[in-house]
Amino acid sequence: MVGAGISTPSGIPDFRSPGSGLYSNLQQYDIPYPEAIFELGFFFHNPKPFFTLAKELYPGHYRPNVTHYFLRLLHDKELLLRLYTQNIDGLERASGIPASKLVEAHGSFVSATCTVCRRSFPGEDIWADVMADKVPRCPICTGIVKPDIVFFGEQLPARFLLHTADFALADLLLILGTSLEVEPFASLSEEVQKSVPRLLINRDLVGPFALSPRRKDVVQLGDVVHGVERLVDLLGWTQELQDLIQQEHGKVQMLSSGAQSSSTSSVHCSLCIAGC
Ligand code: CNA
Repeated sequence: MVGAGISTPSGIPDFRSPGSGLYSNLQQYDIPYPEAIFELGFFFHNPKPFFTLAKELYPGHYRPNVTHYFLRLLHDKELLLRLYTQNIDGLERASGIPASKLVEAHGSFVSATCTVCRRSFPGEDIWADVMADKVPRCPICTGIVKPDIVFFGEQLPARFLLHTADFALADLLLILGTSLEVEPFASLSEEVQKSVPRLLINRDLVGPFALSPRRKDVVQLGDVVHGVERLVDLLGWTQELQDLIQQEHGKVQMLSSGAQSSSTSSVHCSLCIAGC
């Protein structure tokens, strides 16, 4: 289970970290209160703030970091049963984890739906409008086309129901970079059997780890990249992870050197985080 905290090392602010989180820095979005950005009522009144955030988070702007590649390595080793993410930044896919292994519980930008006639569109169809600060409109009925991000009160994607089978099968639950404050996602952490160890790697002690810890719970507090690197070291996978990151970087470099745009200036390095 992962949340916004695994993507802060890629340069994407989370919601709740004091000072750096989106909730502390919402002046640029011109919204009355933080949650408004994901409320349908406010969206129909003024969709621009959401699309300003969407433009920022659209795939391609940011790059996966060590944490995403660690999860990819778990997949490569056939140890990843499923990755449940609350993130909408698409960095799990960007790290090479196949969609079949993902439950993007709060949606993604991969697809979009007309809010009036409910036609579905591939996310890339509205990309140009979003990048040009235009509210995308349905070519058929002119309704606003909204990326398939789950707003407050909206149903979670049908794939979320996979949790009813997955959590009973798990023999280890990793919980990385989340405040465990958003339901129903947060309660998934209670669905593994009592005998199953749960490992939290996060800056703060959150959810059941603070309120009702279990005997087999393990907590590594602090920066998620540091915590993951420590775990990877204990597993003896450090070289393998570095090789994977180098290999994926090579692919991105080949793509960006072939591309005509100058967008590489906003690419973030997953090795040094800043841009080595
Ligand atoms: P949150 O409520 O903002 O909590 C983030 C948690 O991660 C907090 O406990 C932080 O202390 C912790 N954290 C942040 N950075 C680090 C770090 N470097 N190392 C260790 N811990 C860190 O975010 P949640 O995901 O729990 O909340 C769910 C919301 C946030 C979902 O609806 C998301 O859609 C939404 N969100 C997603 C993104 C994204 O896609 N990257 C960004 C911002 C918000």
